[in-house]
Order: sequence, then C-alpha cells, then structure tokens
Amino acid sequence: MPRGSGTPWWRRRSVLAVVGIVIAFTLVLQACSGGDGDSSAALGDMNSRREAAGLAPLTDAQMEAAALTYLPSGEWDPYVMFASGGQSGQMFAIGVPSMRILKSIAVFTPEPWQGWGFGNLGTEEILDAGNVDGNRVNWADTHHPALSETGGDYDGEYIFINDKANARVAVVDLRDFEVKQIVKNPVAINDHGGTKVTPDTEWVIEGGQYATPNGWEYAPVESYNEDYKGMVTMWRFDRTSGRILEDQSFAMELPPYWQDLCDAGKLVSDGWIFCGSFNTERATGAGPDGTGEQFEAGASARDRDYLHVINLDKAAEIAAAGNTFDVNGFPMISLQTSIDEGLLYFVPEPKSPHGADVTPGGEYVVVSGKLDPHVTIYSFDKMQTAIANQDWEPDPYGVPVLNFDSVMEAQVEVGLGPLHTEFDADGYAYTSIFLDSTVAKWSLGGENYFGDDGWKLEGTLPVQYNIGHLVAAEGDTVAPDGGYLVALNKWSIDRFFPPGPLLPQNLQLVDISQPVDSNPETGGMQVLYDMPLGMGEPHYAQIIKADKLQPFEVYPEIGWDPGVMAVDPNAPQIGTERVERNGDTVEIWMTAVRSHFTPDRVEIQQGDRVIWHITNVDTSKDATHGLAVPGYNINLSLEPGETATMEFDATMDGVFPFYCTEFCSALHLEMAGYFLIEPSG
Ligand code: RUQ
Ligand code: CUA
Repeated sequence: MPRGSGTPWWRRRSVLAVVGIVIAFTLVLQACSGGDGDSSAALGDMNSRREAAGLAPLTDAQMEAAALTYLPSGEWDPYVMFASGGQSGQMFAIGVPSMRILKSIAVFTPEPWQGWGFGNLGTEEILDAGNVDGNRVNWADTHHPALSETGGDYDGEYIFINDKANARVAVVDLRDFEVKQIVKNPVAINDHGGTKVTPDTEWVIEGGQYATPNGWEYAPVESYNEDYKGMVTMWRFDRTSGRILEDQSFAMELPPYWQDLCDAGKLVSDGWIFCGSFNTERATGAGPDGTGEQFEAGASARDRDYLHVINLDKAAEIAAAGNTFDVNGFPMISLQTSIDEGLLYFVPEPKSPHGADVTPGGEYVVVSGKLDPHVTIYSFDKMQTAIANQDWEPDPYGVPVLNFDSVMEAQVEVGLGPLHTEFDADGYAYTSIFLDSTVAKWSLGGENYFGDDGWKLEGTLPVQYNIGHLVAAEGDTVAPDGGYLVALNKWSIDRFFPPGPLLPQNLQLVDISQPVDSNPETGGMQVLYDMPLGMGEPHYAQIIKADKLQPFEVYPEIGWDPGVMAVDPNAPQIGTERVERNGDTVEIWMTAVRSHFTPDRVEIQQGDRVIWHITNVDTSKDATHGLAVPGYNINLSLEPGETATMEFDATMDGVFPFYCTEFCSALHLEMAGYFLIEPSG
C-alpha cells in the first residue's frame, strides 16, 4: 500500500530524468551557441530563433515543460491513454507524455480508413449486433473505456466501452486494437454507469441513466413512480473466447432514480459495486403547457441522492439460481428480490452527486457533489457494520438507506463542482473541479495512507477550462503509477486557432511526479502540454503502461479472420485464386500483395450475387492494402495476413475500376483491376 513516507522509484527516476534532460538540453544549446556556458544565453539563442519564426519567447519553466514532453523521432511513449471518443462513437489511443494520436479505434461508427463497416462482412456483423430493434444505429456517444484487469491491475488484453445514447457495450481486443463484439442492452435504451470491470474482469458493469419502463416499453409519464425503472447490467466476460456471454449475464431492476457512474470494489471491497445516482426527486420534466418542473431544477431539488451499494457476488448467485424475471429475453432481478435478499443498499450522498471512485486498497468510496464543494469519503467497513446493525431507514420503495453519519469517513473541501477522482502511488487523490476549472490534490487518510495527516487539500492546479474527467497513470487500479495525469477539459476558448464555432476539446497533460512542497499552491502539479482534440468529446480515459500491451505486428498466419482471431479455412491463399459461378452467384477468391491483385480482372453479369473473398498475403510489417470498389460503397483495409469477405448484389452495370487505397509501393497506382458488370438482357 502506498504511504506518505519514502520516495517511490518512478519519482526518483523522473526527477533524475528531468535534471538529465535539462542538462542535456542545456549542453546541446551551449554547443549550438558556441559553448559560452551560460544556459540563459542558450535560451536567448533559442528564443531569437522562435522570434524569427513569429513565436513568443519561452521562459525557463516552459522550456522545461517542452523537454518533458518532447520525444525525438523513434522514441516511444512509455504510456498509452485510451480515451473515449464521445459523439464520434470511437475510442482514441494516445501516447503519453507526447500526446501523439496513435489511432482512432473504430467502435460503433463506420470508419473508412480501417474498412470498418464498408462491405467487410465481419465488421458489418459486429455493427449489426448493436442494432436497436433491427435498426442500424451508426453512431454512439462513447463515455467510459475500461481496460481488462487481473487482480485489480490492468493486464493489457482487452478494453471495453459503453454507448450512452443507445445502451450498448463494445469489446476491443488489444492484440489488434479492433472491436470483436458489440452487445445491445435488452432492458435499457440508454446507459451511463459503465463500463467498469471487476478486478478479474469476470463482469463488465453497465449502469443505467435516464429511467424508462423496462425494455423501454411505452408507459405514460404520470405513472413514473410505478412503471419507470432504473437498472444496472452485469455482463459476464469470458477471457478465453474474448467475448461477453450474453446468456450468463443479468440485470438488476432499480428504483427510477437516474443511476450515474459506477465503480467496482477491489481488494477488501471486492465483490461489491457502487453506483451514484441523481434525480431521486423523480422529476419528470415540464410539458409545453408548463405543467411539471424542468429537470434542471426538478432533479436537483433535494440535498441528497443515493449511492447504490450492491452485493454483486450475491446478486450473481441469485441470477444463476434463476430468481429473475424476463425482459426482452434477458434475466432481471426484481427490485423486491434485491430488497428481500439484501443485494441493494443506499447511502445518502450530498447535492447532485457525481463520480463514485474506489480507493486503491478498496477501503473507501469517494463521491463528489456537483453542487457541493466537498468530496465525501465513505468507508466500506462502516457500510458493512451499518448493514449488519440494520442502521437504516427505508426509501419509498423499501430499499434500506444506511445512516449517513455511520458510514461517512471524511469530507474534504476541494472546490466548486467536483466530479471525478483518481489516485497516485503515494496516497494522494486528484479530483476534477468543473466550476472552478481546477484539479484538486488531496491526501487520503486512514491507516493505509496518511493516517491522521490525511483527508486534507494539498493544492489546486488551474486548467483550461472546465474539466470533466481526469485520468492518472493506472490511476484507478490497485497499484496506481503516478507520474502523469491528463485533464479532459470541456472548453478550450482562446487556447487554439478556432476552426469555426465548434472548438476542439483540450486535453492537458499534468506532471504529478513532484512532491507537494515543490509548489505549495499546486501541491507540486504542473501543466506540461495542451492537446487539442477535434474528433469528439472524450469523457473518461485510462492510461496503461505501454509495455503491458502486446499487439500483433502482423497477423500470425496468412488468411487470418480478425473477427474470430483464427485462420479462415476458406480464405484465398497464393495459388488458390479463382472465380466460380454457381447459378446467379459468383464467388471470387482474390489475393493482394505488393503491387497487384490476383486476379485483377473479373467479369460478371448484372443481377449476380457476388461473394468476394480477399486475403492480403503480404507478411511484412505495415504492408497494408486497401480495396475500394466504386459505386458499391465498398472499402476494405487488409492488414498483413488479413482476409475479408464481402457479399452484395451487382445491381448496377458498368465498368468499375477497383484499386488499393493504401500507398503501398512504388507501383501502388498500378495495384488496380477491372470489375466488369455486363448489363442483363
Ligand atoms: S460522467 S457526462 Cu463520465 Cu462525468 Cu459521463
Ligand atoms: Cu496495395 Cu497500394
């Protein structure tokens, strides 16, 4: 467990690294400036070059920040951040500390560079699994990525992410950074409280948000209190197949409060989950005639809402025993069963709460109140005592509400509009403060951290502007790394050139490697870098040590089907290329290699059903080929070894030159072919 005493290895190393980089930088500058031995003269030299380029001069501190984020060509980032892509429906992989974008991973939204959803049947089937009542929903609002964990620590194998808009969850395999599965939640049409995973990734948590009747059936809003329901869904994950097992998953019915972000217990609280909520007022909005109260006021009227404390292990037993009812073919534990079996408890949480973050040792749950200047820290141990002592009052549905004073451990005043909290290796917590636009650093108390010296604000760092989530390196695991933190800011006014009225998000890299007393105001925190991201609004992100990731360099065998992560026995191979006709169906087996397709002329009849297989038989790193077929909305990306299949009806006649869309060789333009469709009749 991290303690306040002693300097962890990474801090010593980063201090040395800073000193080393600054010295090296100075030496280089001295060499360039004729070695006059004066670092400010060297800085002056650099600044005169900046001035000549029309840039403002740098201070020493800014020069240091630049040196701390600059990676020379060829040096890799020690960390990778996975950020949700917000309205883009995707997920972004970003190197830390350079903040270089490595990939926008196609998830819920078709993406042409990766050939995601443009004719490749494997990708179409995954996207179709996320259909809502048969409708393809081509976008998503991705919120919370969750890396798979072993023993509460990231293992680098999978990452999950939710779609808040449509209540869907996707599974990404980190061997190829591609989505393998999308599941649509059968009981809810929207979500928010996920994804989070349990410490060994047995369960992927998807909590609800805006209450609807189960299965989003129609019910008049007048019957809100009886017919509308909240939910949390527990998706069973099977690591061997890399799939969510829908038939072993279940949901829990909750009161129609609006459930918010969840977190899984760990170590001492393993087996439990915690979800915030708001709108325990059960406001239902204002109609056009002015009846009712708008949600903004109606859903924030009460002083307290409820942290949901759920006994997951016991709930899983109840679900496995079949003590459930059926919603769209999916098992759901009724609210009454949860109450009778002791699966669900509430804890009052102050003033429009947000965030529920479990400390590294699992001892405490940290909750913020959007309209309360404190974070409130609850003790898991005290919750268990309160449960054992029946120290509670029922809510209107009969759910036990534990006595606030019995379970509250501490409150720390951190600023206006606190949201989310992450942790470092030394026992400090970092909370994003939306209204103040700051990151607050505070010390954890209790015997595993700073004891009686804890529960204290240590400093605040201004960020630009209005931070939502924040993420520290491995900062929500049992063993946070510290070192780096990224503030995911919602507003970026005046920070960058404005590309029209829609401004990019501002991701700010923060150095948290320095001791509190190095800067009493900020508690040692320092902004190093501003990164504009004009691709969607990242909500949450997670940062993993890069050496925990073991991605394929090329697919292991020629003819690899990424959808099943195995060789497709029907994949075209060198020597098996052919075109076969069977009635009105034409089946093509084609290979691609630098710089040709085999065959590169295919002639069919209008009205034929086309089944087109293609394998990239190249085996060298990054030798990707594309396949574009004009007019038919087809575009594939075939990474080395990959095979894909398309199926379509040749409705249009004409001559369709198909070609490779990746500039793969000197004769890339020659990597083309003719697809001739002779008119029928
Ligand atoms: S919660 S608005 Cu991540 Cu702050 Cu979604
Ligand atoms: Cu293959 Cu260009």
